[in-house]
Amino acid sequence: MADYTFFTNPMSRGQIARWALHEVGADYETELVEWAAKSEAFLKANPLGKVPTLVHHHGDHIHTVTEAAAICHYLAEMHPEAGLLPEPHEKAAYFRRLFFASGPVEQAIMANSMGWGVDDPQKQGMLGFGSYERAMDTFETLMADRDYVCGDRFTMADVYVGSQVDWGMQFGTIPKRPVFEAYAQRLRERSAYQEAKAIDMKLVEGSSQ
Ligand SMILES: N[C@@H](CCC(=O)N[C@@H](CS)C(=O)NCC(=O)O)C(=O)O
Repeated sequence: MADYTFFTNPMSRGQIARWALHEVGADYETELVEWAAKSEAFLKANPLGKVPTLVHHHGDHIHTVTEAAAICHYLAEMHPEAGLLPEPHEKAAYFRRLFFASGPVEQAIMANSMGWGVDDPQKQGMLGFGSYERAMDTFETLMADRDYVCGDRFTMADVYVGSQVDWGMQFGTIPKRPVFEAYAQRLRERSAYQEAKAIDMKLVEGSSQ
């Protein structure tokens, strides 16, 4: 049995986790999830029925991790030899941007896509992302002075933060700005990114035939 069972669908946020699996060179097997026919094993692992869901067969223990950002960081922790964990002096930048991307950015993107939002500044004060515009401007500011989340070195946070940028610009949910475009381009050159994308693209093509 492989070390990890990876529940995914190729046209989903599962692409983020697959990239992370390839960055650390993990031994994993893929369980494809069909939206209309979710297996018992999948729903047992994640009752929310969402992908990515990762099951780690770890010696005598079985650990389940959900949430793409958590899966990325978990894999970096389980594979320290990959060198993708933040050094102590990088932790503030790493966690700030990882959580900013998986919290306010994710919520802002979704709210904007659904046409939700409030103009009243008092009500914006209650929203964790403020407004879509404020969240995007802040995101740009957080990435403007660096090549990667932690500065000049790629870490696991870039898999998640970079996926938000890459995927968001592709689907028009994140504005195309030079800072975001240059960052996404750097990430697309990584071999693990290319390997993982190739697998998902092949699966997407196969399912549409
Ligand atoms: N907060 C989760 C969201 C995961 C999510 O929404 N996944 C979607 C695909 S992108 C899904 O599984 N949808 C299937 C469904 O809800 O039935 C994460 O970041 O991993």
